[in-house]
Amino acid sequence: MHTSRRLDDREVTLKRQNRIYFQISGAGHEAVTAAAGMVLRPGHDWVYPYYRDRALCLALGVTPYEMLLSAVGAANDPASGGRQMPSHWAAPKFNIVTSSSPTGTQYVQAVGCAEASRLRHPDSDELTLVTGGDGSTSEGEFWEALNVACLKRLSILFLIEDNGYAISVPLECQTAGGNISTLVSGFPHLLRKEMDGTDFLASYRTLREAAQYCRAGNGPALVHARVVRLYSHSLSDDERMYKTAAERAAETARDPVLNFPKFLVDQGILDRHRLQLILHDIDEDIHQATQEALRQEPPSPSSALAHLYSDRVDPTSDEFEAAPNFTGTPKTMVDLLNATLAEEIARNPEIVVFGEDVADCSREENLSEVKGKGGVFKVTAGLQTRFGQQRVFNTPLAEASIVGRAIGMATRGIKPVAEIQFFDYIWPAMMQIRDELATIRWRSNGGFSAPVVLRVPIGGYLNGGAIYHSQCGEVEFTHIPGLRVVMPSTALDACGLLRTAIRSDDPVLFLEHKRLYREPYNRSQHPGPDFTIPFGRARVVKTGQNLTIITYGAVVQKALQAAMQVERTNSDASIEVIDLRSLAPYDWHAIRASVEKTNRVLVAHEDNISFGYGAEIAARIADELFDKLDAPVRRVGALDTWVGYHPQLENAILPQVDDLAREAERLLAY
Ligand SMILES: Cc1ncc(C[n+]2csc(CCOP(=O)(O)OP(=O)(O)O)c2C)c(N)n1
Ligand SMILES: [Mg+2]
Repeated sequence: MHTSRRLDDREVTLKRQNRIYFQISGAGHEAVTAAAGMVLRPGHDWVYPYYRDRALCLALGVTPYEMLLSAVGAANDPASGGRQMPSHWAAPKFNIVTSSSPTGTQYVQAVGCAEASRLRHPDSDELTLVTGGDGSTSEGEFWEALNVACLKRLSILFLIEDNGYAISVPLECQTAGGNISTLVSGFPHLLRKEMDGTDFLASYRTLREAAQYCRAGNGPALVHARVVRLYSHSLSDDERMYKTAAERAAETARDPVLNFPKFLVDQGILDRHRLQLILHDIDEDIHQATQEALRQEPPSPSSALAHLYSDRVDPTSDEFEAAPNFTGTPKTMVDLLNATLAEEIARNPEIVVFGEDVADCSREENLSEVKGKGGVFKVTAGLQTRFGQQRVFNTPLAEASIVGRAIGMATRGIKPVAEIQFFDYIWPAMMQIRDELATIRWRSNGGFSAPVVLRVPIGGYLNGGAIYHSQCGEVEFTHIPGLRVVMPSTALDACGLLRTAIRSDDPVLFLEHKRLYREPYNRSQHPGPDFTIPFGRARVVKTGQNLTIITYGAVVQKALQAAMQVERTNSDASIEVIDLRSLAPYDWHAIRASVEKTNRVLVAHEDNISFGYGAEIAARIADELFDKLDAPVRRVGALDTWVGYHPQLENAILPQVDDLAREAERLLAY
């Protein structure tokens, strides 16, 4: 506790001297967090901490020197290599999973971690601890996590460090009724304990009991620790703007770092002299560690892109180039996706498949009477029946927790292939995807990873889909570093790219175009159980000499039709059509080769035109291939609006064959 406080104080001084760049303290939280660290078994249990947990991490084995390396942002900072703010804890050797800044994202990931414990070590008593502040319990992810933890009776301990404030917002404006313990009282199997988190002994006793409850398999526990925040929220805040002097004095009176040693001395457990020696030694250690940390090298500018992606498996490499070995009759995209999933689940025991409605029938006993659902598009049909509910299961209707749980599982070595039912409903999970899934490897400097596959049906041309069942928006994700994005247009590509996604070591957003699921024209025979396609390799759908159409998804077939239509009426026209297949990374080599040959290019996609995927491709062509062009780079995309319900409206909004043909003719005539 004392070490924790002295480190905070040292960092405060260093920040004021401009020798570090940020400080956020655990002052006032030390008693309960130190107790939590002492209840856990380092390297056996799993921990999802938040920024006030310095004493917890010290108790688990992180050293003051390592913490100071984070503060100075050194290249050899073991938590993040100087990439994250200090107090964003991570220590692979102690199972302290990399923590981020968004409040509350950790809860659903911790649930996934606890699920992984059950899957990987069903007989172990390992425990997952997740901590957060009172403010973070207002986030939806907190409630999604509690729901799943109680549904599955997971071995997970929620420690809520309630300091009465979220920056300047007091508890009575944050939590209905002012007490989170009362609010969660309806959750079944949840052990609830409320106590004074500035009292070390009370904290230790309570946490030990809660941990035992979880370890014994009774279900989750929530410990609500009332603590004080003795310093401002961070050094960027001044709490005197919103806390009165009397309030601050009352908080100081509860300071565990003063009260606990006093208690030990008063009880005769520790004599004053011995206490002084301990405090002196701690100060001396911190002084030495500070001098050493300040001497360390900062991260080199050339390291900025390291650990964005796996350095173990490269899904763009020739290793994933496999020749098909065709058998059977031609199958639709849905059929081949389903077959690929089944083959991969059978091949790799770490794979789990989950999402809304993906199972055949959660009430397994009914399967003797009913056929089973297996996904709203039937991509997962039959998988639960074949592999059981351990491997293939339904989740609550809660997208953030679907992705968050997948992240927690993947961190533990499980291979989740999760489904978001419609692209239009991916947004509750956006924080988990953008700020967590895509960042985990980079922000932990390679210490942790989350190679999740997220399958997402996308797109329109459905007639009747309207705004909430037909949107595209892939560009929102191709803009995210650390994430791979693919979007096949044929059954064969879907099979090969899904297998690559599953066998890769990076997070992959796998976009399945709904309109293409059951088209007759894009069917394929089964290419064999090891057929893979590398990411970042386009497919030349049709060769041509004087115009290139670059596209993907449902527009591939429309571009092909437009090309043939134009060539029929214009004997000089010879149009090449390229299906990118993989959007991030994309095949620049293929684009360049084609544009160098044809000197004219049209970029086409189903998504809105403005700020769209095509804008990036067009800009790069204009930049790098300007001297090869005989005409401006043109784009075709949807109108800048939503997809409408009535077919006449939808047809007007989404790009059609005639739009492509018209633009192709204009370019050829330029
Ligand atoms: C999703 C999100 N919204 C807002 C913020 C900015 N923010 C950082 S900490 C914080 C308050 C958190 O309060 P609480 O959970 O009570 O933790 P405490 O800081 O009091 O320990 C806020 C609003 C954030 N980091 N993440
Ligand atoms: Mg708080």
